[in-house]
Order: sequence, then C-alpha cells, then structure tokens
Amino acid sequence: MPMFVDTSPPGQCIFCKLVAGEIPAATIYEDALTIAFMDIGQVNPGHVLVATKRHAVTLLELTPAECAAVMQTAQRVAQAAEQAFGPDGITLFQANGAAGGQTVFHFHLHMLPRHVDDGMHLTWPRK
Ligand code: DGP
Repeated sequence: MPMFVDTSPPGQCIFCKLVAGEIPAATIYEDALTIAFMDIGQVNPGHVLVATKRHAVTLLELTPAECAAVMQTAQRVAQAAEQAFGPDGITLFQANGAAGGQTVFHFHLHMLPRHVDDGMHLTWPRK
C-alpha cells in the first residue's frame, strides 16, 4: 500500500496546483502541453516527473498531441540527464490507476537516471 495517495478532484490535485504555480516546484522544463519537474521523493538523483499541464488521470485520457508532447519532453529531460549525470542507463516509468501503482492521479511519467552502483535494483519486469 503506498504511503500517500492524492485523491483530490480535477483542478485541485497536487500537480494542478503545481502547474498553476500555487505550490513550489523545481521545474526544469515546460511547454504548452507539458511540465517537467524534480520528483519530491527522488528515488535516485535526477528523478524527474513529466506531467501534462491539463488535468488528465491516465494515459488513456491523453490526446494524441499530449502523448507526443509528453514523450518529446521525456526525451529532452533524458538528454539533459545524460549530459548532467552520464548515467549508465535511464528508466521511464508511468503508472495508471491505483492498481497500476499510481498515487497522484494526474498524468505523469517518471524519468530515472540509473547507475549500476547506485544500490537501486531494478526488478521490474524481470527479476
Ligand atoms: P506515482 O506513484 O507514479 O503516481 O508518482 C507520484 C510521484 O509524485 C511520487 O514519486 C512523488 C511525487 N510527488 C508527490 N507529491 C509531490 C509534490 O508535491 N511535488 C513533487 N515535485 N512531487 C510530488
């Protein structure tokens, strides 16, 4: 069971407030459709979230333009991570619905720079 689950309605969720500038964020990139900011939990250094500016809960609700923009932003932040950290690898992770592991119900994608010696053992989807 996740430690924190945000069940706020559309427009009032944490990421809507973050997009509106009502709560602080370490924003590293934004465009008309997306925003990229540092994850407050930092699973590992450089952990970035790419979210839609519009409130959508899951991948299934995104427009084609939002789908394209999210992946383009993910590539931009991955390229920035590549330059900044020189990671051994990069993981993109995106959860849909509570059963899919989502805890903030506003669409976002995780970008995780990986180092083989960072102590983080990536077990999903393989052991
Ligand atoms: P997920 O469990 O896939 O829905 O990811 C939610 C992520 O959101 C989790 O890694 C922590 C992050 N998070 C939660 N609240 C905040 C916040 O207020 N600011 C930022 N920057 N990240 C947050």
